[in-house]
Amino acid sequence: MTREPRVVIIGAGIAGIATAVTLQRAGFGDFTILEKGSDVGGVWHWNRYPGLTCDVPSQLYQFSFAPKPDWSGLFAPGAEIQRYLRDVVDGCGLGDRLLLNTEVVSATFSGTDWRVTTSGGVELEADFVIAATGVLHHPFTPDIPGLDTFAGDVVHTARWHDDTVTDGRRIAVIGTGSTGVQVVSALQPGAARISHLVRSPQWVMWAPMGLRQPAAVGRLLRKRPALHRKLYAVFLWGSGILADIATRPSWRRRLVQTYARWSLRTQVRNPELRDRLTPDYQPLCKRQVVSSSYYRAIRADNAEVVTAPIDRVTPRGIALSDGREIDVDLLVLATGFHTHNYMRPMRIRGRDGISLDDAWAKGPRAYRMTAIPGFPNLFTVLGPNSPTGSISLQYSSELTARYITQWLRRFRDGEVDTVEVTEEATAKFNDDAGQALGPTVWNTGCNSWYLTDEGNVDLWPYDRKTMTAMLSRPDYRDFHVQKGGGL
Ligand code: N01
Repeated sequence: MTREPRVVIIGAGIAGIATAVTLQRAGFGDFTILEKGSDVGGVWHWNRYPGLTCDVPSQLYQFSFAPKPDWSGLFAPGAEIQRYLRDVVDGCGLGDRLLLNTEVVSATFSGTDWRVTTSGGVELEADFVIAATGVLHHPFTPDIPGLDTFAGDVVHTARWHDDTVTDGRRIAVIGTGSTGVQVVSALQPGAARISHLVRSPQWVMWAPMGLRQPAAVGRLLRKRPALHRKLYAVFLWGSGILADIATRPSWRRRLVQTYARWSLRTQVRNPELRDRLTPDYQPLCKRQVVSSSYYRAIRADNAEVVTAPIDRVTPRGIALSDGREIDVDLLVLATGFHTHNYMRPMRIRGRDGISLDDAWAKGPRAYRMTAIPGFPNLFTVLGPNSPTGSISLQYSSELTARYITQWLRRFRDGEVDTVEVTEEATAKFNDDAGQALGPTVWNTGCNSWYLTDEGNVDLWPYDRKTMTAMLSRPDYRDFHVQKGGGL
C-alpha cells in the first residue's frame, strides 16, 4: 500500500524553504507552506533596518541545492538575501504550495492526524506537521518605565518602517548585539546626533564587511559550477573550524579571542572609551559581533556611547541614572528577540491533549533538534539546540529535512501511521548535550540570548560531523511507531 502524506510546513524562512525543496526533491507533492508574513524569507523578510547585512559569508549563506554565484559582496545585505530566498521559491515552483499572510494559531493532534488552524479560521488536515518557525522571530521590547510616554518615534529594528526618518534627527539606539552595532554604524553619518545606550558592551571583531565581490568572480562561478561547489565545500569546511573553536577550549579559541581584543585595542585608542567598551566576559561567549565600521562610527563627533544605566524614558528622551537626560527624536530598540519561543504562541496540542507549553514548562527541549515526546508526527527544523552559533543553518535545515523525509517515506510505504520519539531517548540526548555544552565558550559566564530562562545554553554542542551522523538515519529504537492502531 502506498499513500501520499499530507504535510503542513509552518514558516517560509530558511528552514521552511529548505524543508519544502527537500520534500519536493524526495518526491513528496502534498505539502502546504503556511507563512504569516507577506513574503518569504523569515528574518530576512521581517528585518529591514538600515545597515542590515549578513555577517556570514554569502558563498556559505546559501542552500546546497541553489548555489548563487553572483553575490554582490563577501557579506551580502539583507535585501539581497531576501531576494535570493524569493528566487529559490519561485525557481523551485513552490508558489502554488505557499500561503502567505497565513498565521497558524493552533495545531492539534487528533489521535491519527493533525488539525492546523489559521487566524483566518481555515482548518487544514495533515498527517505530518513540520514547524520551521525560527528562533529570532518575536521582537523583545524591554519594559523600561515611561516608554509609552515618549513623544518622539519608537521603532524596533525587527519591525522597521520604511518611512522612518533618520537623517538630521537626534537618535538613541538601545542594544549592543549584532543589530545594534549595524544600525548605529548605518545611522551615524546622517544623524544630527546618535547616542548608543550600551548596557553590556560586546566584543566587536573587525572583518571586511563592505568587501565587494567582483562581477568577474560571479561570471566565473556561473560558468564553472564544479568550482563553485568546491568553493562552497571550502566555506563549509571553514565553518567547521568555527564550531570547533566554540565548542572546545584550544589554542585556536584563544587565538580568535586575542584577535577580538586586538580589534578593540587598535580601533579605540582613547583609554577611557576603551575601558567603557571592554566587556567583562570572554570574546565569543555571546553571539560574536562583527563589524568594520562600528568603532569608527562611535568615535565620530556626532556620536556618543552611553554606559550609564537607563532610569526611565521621558516624553523628551531618556533619563539616565546619573541624572543626565538625553533629548531624543527617534528611539531605536535593537533589543533582540524572545529566542526560546519557537512555535509558541501557537497552541500546539499533542497526544492525549498535552500542550507544548506544559511539555516545555522547564524550557524547550527536543530530540536531536527535531522530535518532541508527546507530539507524534510533528517535527521541528531548527528547533531546540540548533546550531545558531556555529554551523551553517542552511546545511542543518537540509539535513534535518532529509531526516524527516525518511519518516515520510515509511508512512508512504504503509510501514507507520504515527511516529513519536521516546521520552527516554529525548532525556538521554538532552543530558548528553547538557554535558557537552559544559566546555563550550557559550558557557563561560555571560548573559546572552543563547541562555534559556532556566540558565541552560540552547545550542548545538557538537561538530557538523556528529550532527550529520545523528541525523543521517533515524535510530528506530528511539521511537514508538504506531501502525494500524497499536503502539
Ligand atoms: O539582539 P541581542 P540582536 N536596557 O539579543 C540589550 C542575529 N543577527 O538583535 O546584553 C538596555 O543580541 C541587550 O543588553 P544585554 C545574531 O545571531 C545576525 O542584536 O542584555 N539594553 C543587548 O545588548 C544576533 O546575535 C545578523 O545587557 C537592553 C541587546 O539589547 C541575533 O540576531 C545581524 C535592554 C539585544 O541584543 C540577535 O541580535 C543582526 C534594556 N532594558 C542580528 N534589554 C547577521 O549579520 C535588552 N537590551 C547574520
